[in-house]
Amino acid sequence: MNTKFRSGFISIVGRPNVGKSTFLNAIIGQKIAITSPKPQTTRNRILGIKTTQDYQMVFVDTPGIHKPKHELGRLLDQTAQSAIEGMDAVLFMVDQEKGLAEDHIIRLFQGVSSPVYLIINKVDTLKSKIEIDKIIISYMNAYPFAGFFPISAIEGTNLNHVMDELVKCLPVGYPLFGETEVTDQSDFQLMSEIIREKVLYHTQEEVPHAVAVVIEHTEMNAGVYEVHATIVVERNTQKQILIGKGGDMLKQIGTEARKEINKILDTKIHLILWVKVKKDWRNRPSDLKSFGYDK
Ligand code: GDP
Ligand code: K
Ligand code: MG
Repeated sequence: MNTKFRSGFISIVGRPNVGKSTFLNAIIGQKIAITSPKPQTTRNRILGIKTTQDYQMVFVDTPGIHKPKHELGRLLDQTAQSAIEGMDAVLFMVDQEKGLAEDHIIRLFQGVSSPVYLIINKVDTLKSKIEIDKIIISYMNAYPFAGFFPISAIEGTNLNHVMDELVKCLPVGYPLFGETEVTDQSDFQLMSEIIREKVLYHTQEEVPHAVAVVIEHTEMNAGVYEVHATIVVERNTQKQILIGKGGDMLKQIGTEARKEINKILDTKIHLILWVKVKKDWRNRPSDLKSFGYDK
């Protein structure tokens, strides 16, 4: 092994929907974190691991920082906050469309000793260069960021510059994960997340937030890998929406999820979906725990 091999941790924090998970997938080169136009898409801390000849960079993707209304929301904020401490570098991502610096978020970085970089995402939808300069200046005035990078996570613009800078932040050290590992999530977690992503794309308003997905069990049945999963919602009306007319909605979600799971896990599966109502699960610690949210 290269004696100058470097390894370390980089966290990605910022408001919901700025593109943190999209950025992570682009860097890793495959989908490990689900994304959607809806806030609270990312609920757990997810590790994304990038290994080359010279370094291993472990990214920590976090739920967005927001004002919590639920016990689940409070948990998400805690997860984001804990991802700022003890990192080799922190990426603070903002959406250029949203404009100027927000003091209450930048306050989170006071007293943080690791370098914090300002990442201005979605420059593919940029209106004018003057506007982005204004945004950068307002953020740089609000906090002594170690540097800034305008990027497009979707188009891959400038990601190489971000990576070149981050490598310099890593200390010399051994890899912590195997060279083929790209995430710390189990196959069960990946499967349930993909199903939840499809639900997010097909539902509106309160439904996306009320959903949890549990993989109940898997079995080999006549040579086919069967996956039994439950989509949990909080109300009967939500259950009806998810099932849809004649079961159409659930069928659509199941088909999309199955195709993507086949691709990502490189295994053909047969997906069996159920919908179950569990009143107020987002406020019940025991439910949060059994649905995988217990950081
Ligand atoms: P997160 O909540 O910060 O993890 O954000 P996501 O990665 O889930 O992305 C939120 C939305 O922004 C999704 O609809 C993405 O497709 C979109 N998005 C992410 N990056 C970009 C980008 O560089 N350009 C544009 N136009 N949209 C983006
Ligand atoms: K999102
Ligand atoms: Mg996310």
